[in-house]
Order: sequence, then structure tokens, then C-alpha cells
Amino acid sequence: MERTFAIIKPDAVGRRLTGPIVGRIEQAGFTIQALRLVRLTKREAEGFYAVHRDKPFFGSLTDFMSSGPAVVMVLESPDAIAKWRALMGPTDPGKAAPGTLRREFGTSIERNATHGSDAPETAAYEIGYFFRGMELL
Ligand code: IDP
Ligand code: MG
Repeated sequence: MERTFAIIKPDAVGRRLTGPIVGRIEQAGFTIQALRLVRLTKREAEGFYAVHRDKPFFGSLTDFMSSGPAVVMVLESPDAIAKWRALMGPTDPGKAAPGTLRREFGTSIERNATHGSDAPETAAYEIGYFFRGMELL
């Protein structure tokens, strides 16, 4: 079993897409190990995306991620990291295949509905950024 960290971003939560996206996660066979609604501050969004601090889109991205509530989750399944990234599709919804979450629910390369960890080290870091050990039973 493997765990990954996922976010339903503020664009999707704001359009009342939490239920459909959680449904797709469960249909795909993930077990939700932890789930919480959060409202990130600008500073918390900057910390989460620190790896992108030098990118031109960093200011806009962290404004967006702190613009409204988001749903943070820990998902578990065999090969969870790659499997969740495949279900989301690529960063740009315009390049994502039909049936992927970003194609169906994203509206721009920035407002792409969901986040997923890209490697075991980032999954561990990102899970720890939002969840305490005792929340992960
Ligand atoms: P990922 O979410 O598919 O791993 P990253 O390259 O890690 O993509 O970028 C993190 C987030 O930053 C993306 O999900 C998206 O919201 C935003 N982003 C990435 N590239 C761009 C861009 O070129 N313009 C605006 N926002 C971007
Ligand atoms: Mg990334």
C-alpha cells in the first residue's frame, strides 16, 4: 500500500464539486485515510508551494490557493501516487484526456481543480504539512 496527498482546490470547492470529486476518488478504489476542509493563508500557500517560489506564476498561484476553502486528503491504494496523478491528468486541463478530473473540472492551467504529490518524498512532506500522526489511523 502507498499513500499520497491530494487537494480539491478552491476553484472546485467553490463550484460545489467536492462531492463529485470525492465520488470519483472512491470509485477509483482509493481509501480516504484523512480529510479536512482548510482555508489557507497566503503564507501557508507559499510554504506549501515553496518549491515553485521562483516561478512567474507563484504569486498568482498562492493568491488562488488562499482565495477560499480547499479540501485536503490522504489517499491510500497500491501505487497511490502514480494512480492519483493519472486520475487527475496533466497540469493543463486543455492537454488532459477525457475522463480525467482536470479535464472535467479544471478551467485553466492554474485553476486545475486538484493537486497530487509527485513522489514518495513529496507525499510524506505534504501529508505532514497538513496532518498530525494521530489523524492518520
Ligand atoms: P502539478 O500540480 O501538475 O504537479 P506543478 O508544475 O507542480 O503542477 O505546478 C503546481 C501548480 O501550479 C499547478 O497545479 C497549477 O495550479 C499551477 N501552475 C503550474 N504551471 C502553471 C503555469 O504555467 N501558469 C499558472 N499556473 C501554473
Ligand atoms: Mg507538482
